[in-house]
Amino acid sequence: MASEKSHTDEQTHFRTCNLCEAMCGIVIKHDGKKVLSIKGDKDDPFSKGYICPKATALQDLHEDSDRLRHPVERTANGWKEIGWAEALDKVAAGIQSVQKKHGQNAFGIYLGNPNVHNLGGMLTIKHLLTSIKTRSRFSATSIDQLPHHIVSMHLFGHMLRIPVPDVNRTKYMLIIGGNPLASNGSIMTAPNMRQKLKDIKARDGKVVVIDPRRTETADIASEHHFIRPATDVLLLLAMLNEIYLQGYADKPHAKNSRAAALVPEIARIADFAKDYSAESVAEITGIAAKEIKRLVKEFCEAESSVCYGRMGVSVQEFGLLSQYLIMLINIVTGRLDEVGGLMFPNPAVDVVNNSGPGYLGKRHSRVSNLPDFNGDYPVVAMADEMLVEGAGQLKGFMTVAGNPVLSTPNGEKLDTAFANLDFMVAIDYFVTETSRHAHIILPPVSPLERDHYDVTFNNFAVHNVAKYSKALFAKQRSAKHDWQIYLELAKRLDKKAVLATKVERLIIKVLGPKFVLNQGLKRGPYKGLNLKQLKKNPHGIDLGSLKTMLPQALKHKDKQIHLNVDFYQADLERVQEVMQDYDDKQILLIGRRHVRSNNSWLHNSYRLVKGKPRCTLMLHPETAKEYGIEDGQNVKVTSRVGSVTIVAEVTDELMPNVVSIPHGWGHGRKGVKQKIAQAHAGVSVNDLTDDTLIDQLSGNAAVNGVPVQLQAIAPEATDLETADSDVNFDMESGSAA
Ligand SMILES: Nc1nc2c(c(=O)[nH]1)N[C@H]1C(S)=C(S)[C@@H](COP(=O)(O)OP(=O)(O)OC[C@H]3O[C@@H](n4cnc5c(=O)[nH]c(N)nc54)[C@H](O)[C@@H]3O)O[C@H]1N2
Ligand SMILES: Nc1nc2c(c(=O)[nH]1)N[C@H]1C(S)=C(S)[C@@H](COP(=O)(O)OP(=O)(O)OC[C@H]3O[C@@H](n4cnc5c(=O)[nH]c(N)nc54)[C@H](O)[C@@H]3O)O[C@H]1N2
Ligand code: SF4
Ligand SMILES: [Mo]
Repeated sequence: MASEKSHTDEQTHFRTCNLCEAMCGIVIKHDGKKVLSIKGDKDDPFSKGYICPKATALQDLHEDSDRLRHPVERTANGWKEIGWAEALDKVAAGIQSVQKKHGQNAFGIYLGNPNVHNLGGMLTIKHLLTSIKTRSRFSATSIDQLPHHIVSMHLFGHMLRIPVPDVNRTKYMLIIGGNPLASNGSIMTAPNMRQKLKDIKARDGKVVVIDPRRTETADIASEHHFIRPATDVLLLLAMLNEIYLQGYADKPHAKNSRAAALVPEIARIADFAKDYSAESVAEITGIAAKEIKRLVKEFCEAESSVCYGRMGVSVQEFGLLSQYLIMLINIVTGRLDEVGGLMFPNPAVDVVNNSGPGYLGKRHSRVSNLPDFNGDYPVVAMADEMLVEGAGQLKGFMTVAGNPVLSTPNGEKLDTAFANLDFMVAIDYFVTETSRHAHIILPPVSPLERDHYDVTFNNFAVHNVAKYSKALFAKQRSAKHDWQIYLELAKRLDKKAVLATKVERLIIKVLGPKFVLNQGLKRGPYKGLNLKQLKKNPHGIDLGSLKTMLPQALKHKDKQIHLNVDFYQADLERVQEVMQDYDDKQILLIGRRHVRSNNSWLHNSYRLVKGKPRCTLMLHPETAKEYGIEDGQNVKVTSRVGSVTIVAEVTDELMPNVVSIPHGWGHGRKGVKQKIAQAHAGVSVNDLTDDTLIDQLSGNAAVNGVPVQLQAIAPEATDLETADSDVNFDMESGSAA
């Protein structure tokens, strides 16, 4: 009887997982109140049944008893639940008080990564920003994809007009500093990259990975080359030079390509890298000259090919120049806007035509004089803006879906800075390393309680699709969506808004963000596509393979590609300077991702953290030997800004003199309220990364290639230091049992 009943109660819900960029279709079995299972949706035309282990964390997050269901206020006696009206009033008053006392820009805001994975958030965040009216804005972009935006803004006329690898059809994929087998792809929305890369090889193609670590992706690639961190710029310069030296830029398919014909400055590229021969960069990069030449030959001779670079090249000292060079390589070899090359997606909601093109350096940060991008200052500038006294000092702050104490450089400094603010508020699910400093935390509903359409990542999808998912569970009446929190604050802060804005806010309040989405779909490039149609197709709609989009994709008025050669050429001087006294013995720190982590969160899901601790220091056996470090031994890692003690994992996955620590750990800080994460705390690599180590051209943080020192900690010292009174310590062997 019982099983029959549960059978009839079982219902099926289809949606898109919003946790990372891959947009996998999932099937959720549930009984109306509880999730029973989460699996891949075989009928999703985009992901075809693929999911990663994180999908099940949607259930864990939904059920997590540490997840806040009500606003909380920090009091002398700990956190106290308060009602929404009181919380919102207090937040508005707190913001206004700071701004009245210290000026409009004395209140700052940081937007974290999950914002762009949130339909309502994406479509309404402007109302929060325009009502706070501060120029002190920061976001995770400047420790991430900022270089992609700047290159696209310069070349194609819009920061979001970013071409992606046509992985489904390419015959040759060169991956530099990306590990899609762990990350599931980035600035390349492409579920099941394992299969996609295998398919490239199966059609007689090739996958080549350039990475200081032999990653999961490198393991299944045709070929992997170690590269010394942050020297990619040299490899790319040499490759560009070789393309010309070997005559490939003059081949008809390259010279007469649709893209090349649109580049007035193309002749200048022939000289751009002339000072960088394969021989001259071989020693520093660690890649032999003959290998560089062969890579170029194979890349150019393949029937189709694409060069793709991600976090490893973006978030280092020459991130912007490197991404520029990657784009140049694709252009001069005739790979841009061609099948199997780098192509422009054509999303159903046209984000490019619904947003500004972006700008760089309209203003500069007060203390570190770093350029803003599209109104955001670099995250590395954030702590100084709070700590350094003077006119314009930040006295109040809001974080929205972000945890910068763990996710941005010199986290300890930011930790101190947040602790000293007059007023802080966080919009977040949890009491995190960051939100624990807030006076009030406003928690939104869980992802399963909201509608979803991926406004952001369809713009980077390797196949055009559209899919709308309704909320699985109705939210509690008293609970609020992120977008409702924004509108409520806007109402309180922006009483003098013009009528049109007030009307717009009222419409969204009543009809919800799905109304805005529907407008976007109707105005989009696919005739007849609207919300009603998407609702009829719960697995999603296939809108076809990527198509050639030039010249209409270009947003410059003259419909040309603007290379801005002078801007980038000037940065070559910096390359010369840094490379002059290059110390190839210096230990350099890089990051890494694991398929069961997601930046600094989801560590409160037991399924995702169980097993062997993952927050380890990876290092090569030779390096370990040199420093007297054994596998499993504690090591003190020190940088200019701080030190952490972490257990060593000796492995030849890494090249010598390079060490790797994953980011997003370090949940042991006092006051965090995430029990499972705290029990699997790890250390924060961003207590080592340096807020002064940046890509000066863009202001992007450089978290890859950070100079560090290593010191083995004697096992005795480790055990004595950490031995609890209840640990049985064996004086003779010097080890704890
Ligand atoms: N050393 C090093 N540092 C890095 C990186 C690296 O590779 N190495 N990677 C960088 C990158 S690429 C990124 S994107 C950043 C990410 O860093 P951040 O953007 O700061 O974000 P997360 O650490 O992911 O923290 C997200 C927070 O948002 C909350 N949250 C999740 N979903 C929602 C939601 O829907 N609404 C609200 N209001 N809150 C939500 C979570 O509880 C969590 O506290 O980290 C960067 N930091
Ligand atoms: N499981 C999981 N998935 C995620 C995330 C997560 O935290 N966990 N985060 C999401 C986010 S916000 C993003 S932005 C994406 C990032 O997506 P990816 O960029 O694919 O992610 P990473 O794994 O950081 O890959 C960067 C690679 O660059 C290498 N690398 C480091 N330094 C250098 C260098 O100097 N040169 C070269 N050539 N390589 C270098 C690293 O070894 C690593 O393999 O992943 C997203 N997906
Ligand atoms: S790959 Fe990304 S989108 Fe797909 S199931 Fe995993 S977390 Fe979700
Ligand atoms: Mo990211």
